[in-house]
Amino acid sequence: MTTTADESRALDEIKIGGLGSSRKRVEDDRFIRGKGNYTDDIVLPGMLHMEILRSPLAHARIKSIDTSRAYAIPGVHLVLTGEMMATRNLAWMPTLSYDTQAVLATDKVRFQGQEVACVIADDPYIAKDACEAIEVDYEPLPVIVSPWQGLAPDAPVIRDDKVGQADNVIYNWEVGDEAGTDRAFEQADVISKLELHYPRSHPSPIECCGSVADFNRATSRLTVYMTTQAPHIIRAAVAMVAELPEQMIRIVSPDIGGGFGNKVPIYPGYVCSILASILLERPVKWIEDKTGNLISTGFARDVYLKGEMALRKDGKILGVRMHTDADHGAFFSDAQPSKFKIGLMHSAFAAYDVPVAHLTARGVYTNKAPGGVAYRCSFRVTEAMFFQERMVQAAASDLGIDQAEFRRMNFVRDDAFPHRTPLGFLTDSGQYAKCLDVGLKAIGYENFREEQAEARKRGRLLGLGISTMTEPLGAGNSREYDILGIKMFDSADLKVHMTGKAILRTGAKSQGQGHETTWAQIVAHELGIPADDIIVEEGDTDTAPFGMGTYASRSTPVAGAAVAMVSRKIRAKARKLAAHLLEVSEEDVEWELGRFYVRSSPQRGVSIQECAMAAYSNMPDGMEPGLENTAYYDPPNLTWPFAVYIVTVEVDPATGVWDVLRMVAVDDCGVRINPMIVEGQIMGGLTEAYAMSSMQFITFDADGNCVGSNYMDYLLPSAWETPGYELHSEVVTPCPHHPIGAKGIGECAAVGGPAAFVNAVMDAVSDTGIRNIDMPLLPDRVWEAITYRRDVSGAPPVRQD
Ligand code: MCN
Ligand code: CUN
Repeated sequence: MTTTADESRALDEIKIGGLGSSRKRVEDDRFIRGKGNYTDDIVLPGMLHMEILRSPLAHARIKSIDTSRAYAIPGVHLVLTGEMMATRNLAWMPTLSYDTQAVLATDKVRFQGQEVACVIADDPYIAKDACEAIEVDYEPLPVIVSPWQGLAPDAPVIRDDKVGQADNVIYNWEVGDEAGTDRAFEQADVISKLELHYPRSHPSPIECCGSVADFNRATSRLTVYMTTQAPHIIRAAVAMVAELPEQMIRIVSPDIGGGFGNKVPIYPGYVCSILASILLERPVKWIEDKTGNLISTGFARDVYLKGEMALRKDGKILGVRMHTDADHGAFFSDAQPSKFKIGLMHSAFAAYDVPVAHLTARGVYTNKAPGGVAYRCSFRVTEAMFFQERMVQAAASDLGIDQAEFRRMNFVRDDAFPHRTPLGFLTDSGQYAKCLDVGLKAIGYENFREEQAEARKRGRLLGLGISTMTEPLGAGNSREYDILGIKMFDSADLKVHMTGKAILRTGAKSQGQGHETTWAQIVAHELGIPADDIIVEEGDTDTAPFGMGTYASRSTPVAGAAVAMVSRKIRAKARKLAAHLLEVSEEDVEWELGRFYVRSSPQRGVSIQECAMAAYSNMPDGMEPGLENTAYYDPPNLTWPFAVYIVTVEVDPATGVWDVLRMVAVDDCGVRINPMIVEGQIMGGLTEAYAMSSMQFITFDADGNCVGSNYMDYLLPSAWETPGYELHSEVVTPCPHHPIGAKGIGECAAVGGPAAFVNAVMDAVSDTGIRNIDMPLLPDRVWEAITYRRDVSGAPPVRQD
């Protein structure tokens, strides 16, 4: 068998674990053997333990807090209250969205589970007991659990702590062309409308949040080990809020047991453990329990969406109007680019050739834990794509046009890039129709439609749902993206040792995505150093170059690009060393994977390892020794992966129970660094999508009690419930501006997946004339919709009497 030059190059690259190699995840060696080093594994001499007392009420005035009984318990070292925090100007902290958030409540509690006091004791059990001994006198206030209640004229003002805040509105924001959209609607043959609620959901990583703060009076250094997805941002925030010199702060993010967005915000527990350590001059550990995590941290979604599409009868989309009311809870603490109040929700309809659109958004305070963090989603893109694909399905059925055909005819065509989306983004590449075709063929679309019609005659309800997604991944560029004024870019630092082995550090931070594996593959691709010879380290602000952290699937688009760029800097220097070793001029030196050679006599060459040794032992005159460099990468644009997800289901009309028959996923994330890791990312995301659409129910009763604060109520699908997935990787549209052509993938399936499941169930019950059932599609909701032929809303308050 003969191989082409390209094939043999690819094979050489696979051998060293380069691009395209499904190299086993190096981090799994320690994870599988239980040898990971998580925050709770950190034990320091003299360490104390902190527990948080949380509010049982959703809205109440604090009349008094009596800590004397807690202090009387042996082993208690300190009880922190809001009043004490206030003396240090730390009762409130800034959020990443220019709002403020209570660290420990002083005046009022504003959601159930809010942090009221902390106890620091010899062990966590004493601390917990002491929390129960704290006496708080609350005066209950009326509770608001939906934007509608919050907007009522007589609604109590939740944020009366804020000067000038006379109501519960946080912002009104808009984007797009209102007048142009109005004109499009005047010309429409058909106007299709849809309203729905995307419920609150929770990232619920297996590891909860926590920190170990260690202030050393002797050196004045503060070291904090903590579960954060963005350690450098935390360092800056601690420096500014706690007014400590930044060089004295070291943030270490050790192994993290899942983040999914939950570990982006700054939580009161982190702040309190830091202050406690400074006050007590001892290490203080805080580890959140599951209920604490589920009721107080990092909620996502909770948006009410209302939209209209202006359509021509032949199926052309003429324009789109969208309005969203976002329930942000008591503190607006979304982590998102500063200038976009509702994140990147305006990425809706980016893949469709929609001439004009207008989006308005209103944010409202309610008596719930801070919401709106992006859970496996580039800042609100999940909501955007869900609504887009639900609207597309409604529009196609209003027009009587086939679901797949309607999408295909409205997609942005492959030759139309770069494409300016109706709400202002610039997309640069994709093969949307091809992905759809691959998916339809895989699911056997035509056959299924026949089968469905046949089954219906016999009273069986089969359904097929399609969803597509494209997501703006990889914030920045720095021109447009910043968080609190800090520009969004990222970094990589590569040190090649004299024996040709290397250490790579980036400003990103893996929570399970496999950076230790994939970054080494990029270096292997660029330098020909085997991936096994490269160690990757992230998360220690003392050693890692500055970076904005990992979220919005930005690591590959930004830090991953920096890894390629720093490798190229190293290669440029190695080329000089090679020329010196080969005694030719640099222009006469050619490069192939791992080796420089003389153009005129290719057999004369030196390996990258020989160049590395020369950098420390035989450099040309005047050359700075060593083979190390750092690259900061500011991407020219976001990356735009695309995906098509197709689900078939069977719904039991007697019970409302539905089962997934098949699920096909076609993901185009450009060049795949590690195909196995990419598939793992997709399967994980699809499983979260399935969970959100079918079973995860976290809501609030009329008193603001969080219903869903444990895994008995808030369900995680196990292997038993999780459907099988059929993944397709044949469509590859390299990103035109990324150094290795990669696009992000980490969130795509969670973003695009939910609409596929919901569309499938809606398709199965389409005979009933129902327009919408809100997620989660619990059997009782589906049953109610079928039986009473009515839409089912899942908006709180939900009574659970
Ligand atoms: N990758 C690849 N080829 C590509 C794109 C990515 O091989 N073309 C690899 C990457 O190198 C990386 C992984 O796939 O190892 C995910 O890459 P990327 O899309 O860049 O996403 P990030 O690394 O920035 O991860 C963040 C993303 C987000 S925002 C959430 S939320 C989420 C997700 O990743 N959280 C996760 N996936 C997760 N997976 C695990 N196990 N745990 C989480 O907390
Ligand atoms: Cu959007 S959740 Mo992820 O960005 O950490």
